[in-house]
Amino acid sequence: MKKIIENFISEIDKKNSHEPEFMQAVKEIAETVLPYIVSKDIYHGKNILMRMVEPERVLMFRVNWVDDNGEIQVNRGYRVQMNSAIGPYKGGLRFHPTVNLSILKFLALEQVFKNSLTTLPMGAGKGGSDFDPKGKSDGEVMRFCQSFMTELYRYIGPNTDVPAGDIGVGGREIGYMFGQYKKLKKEFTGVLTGKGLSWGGSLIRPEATGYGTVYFAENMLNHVSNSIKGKTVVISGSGNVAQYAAEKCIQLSAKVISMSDSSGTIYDSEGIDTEKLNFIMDLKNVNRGRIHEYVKKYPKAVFFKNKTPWEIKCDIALPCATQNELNEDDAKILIKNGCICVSEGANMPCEPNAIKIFKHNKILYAPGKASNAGGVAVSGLEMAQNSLRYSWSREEVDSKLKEIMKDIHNSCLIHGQEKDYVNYEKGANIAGFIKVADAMLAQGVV
Ligand code: NDP
Ligand code: 2IT
Repeated sequence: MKKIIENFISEIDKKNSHEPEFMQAVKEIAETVLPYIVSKDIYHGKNILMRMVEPERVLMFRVNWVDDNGEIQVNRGYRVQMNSAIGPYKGGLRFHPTVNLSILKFLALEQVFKNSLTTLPMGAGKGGSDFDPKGKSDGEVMRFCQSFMTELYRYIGPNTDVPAGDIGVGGREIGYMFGQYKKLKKEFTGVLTGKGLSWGGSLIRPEATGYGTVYFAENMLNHVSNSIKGKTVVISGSGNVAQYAAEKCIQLSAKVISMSDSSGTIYDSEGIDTEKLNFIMDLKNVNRGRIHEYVKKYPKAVFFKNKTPWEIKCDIALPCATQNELNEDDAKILIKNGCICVSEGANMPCEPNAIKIFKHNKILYAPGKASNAGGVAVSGLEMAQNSLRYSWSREEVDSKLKEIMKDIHNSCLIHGQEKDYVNYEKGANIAGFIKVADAMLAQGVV
């Protein structure tokens, strides 16, 4: 089996060796999915995983825009249309200076498995730009978004490809892109998710990824007769996912003691309560400020410049910032400090050697494609509401989200249960694979 996996990786590596994040995601999937394929006649010998890791289509385009000084700026835009076997391409747009094809292909590949796990009919895609929204005026962000959509609109549509938010793309950016799409296409349609409530958005979409990550952690804990109540939690990031993960932890009576951004980490031993979290939400979403401003407002807290939260003693860790933000040493410290559960809010935040440490120590570890699927799941519910020209109540959407996270947990158990341990990574990969593979096989070699 080892040889089969090595051969597969080296075959994929021939064309993609210059894309480290993509290759990391391919390896992680191949290690658990290939043994399953080999054990099943219906999948074996059909190059099914080989087909899945190759994007159906990659679009790359120029995005010109004029900054506030009248200077012309040039950025690069992308959309990776990865897999449409079970529905229209679906996945977020990321605006961050580090964006490149390797990162977008890894995200799009993860999205294939994640969207399949949600049980909703969504294929997978991902896109974005190396545009950096930090420090830009509203007008600059608007002009960039309009220019980005002036190219992207040709390739997307409510039944073709439905983008949404990711790092650097929130309600503001979705609004500007939606406005431009509507103008160009002359139609009001559910082409993007994460829209505002008065123009086709769904209740609970902003909260969904963070809430879902915590619901997934609660499912894992309940499965071993434990719960999140009373636990101490550290969260990385302070953006959309981190904020609502913190909110749900507080609602479920856990104590959140740390959050972060790319400049460092705050530690509040007294706990971040609702009032303090509201301060962070205003700081980040309205004032677009930096996390260290928290300690000016709450001087009992401390700021660790350029540090991640993983050295802080906790029961539960929720990495909610970005890929590869938690390494092997971090994992060792978390274990030494008694951490019992890691639920990924971000995509691929834990490095492969960190995951090995978690598994070796048999702690509860959930990969993002399972634990952060709540965001895209509620995007799927937003699409359903748009098609119905109807909107469900907060309670209805939240209860559907809870149900979906529970179903994903169950799928992981079915395919990931080992002797005395649930391998959530294996469970998520195999369960996600089956639905997409079956659809691909049924649709022939296309
Ligand atoms: P936001 O842009 O709202 O927030 C991102 C947060 O992560 C910020 O606090 C940011 O800090 C921090 N961050 C970004 N890059 C780095 C870096 N290189 N090092 C340290 N910190 C960093 O994005 P989201 O909250 O939407 O996304 C966070 C993660 O969750 C991503 O991995 C995304 O792919 C994933 N995700 C998001 C979903 C969604 O619905 N939004 C759904 C599923 C997954 P700073 O402001 O300093 O850059
Ligand atoms: O990584 C992700 O799942 C997202 N950024 C959300 C995608 C979506 O279509 O809502």
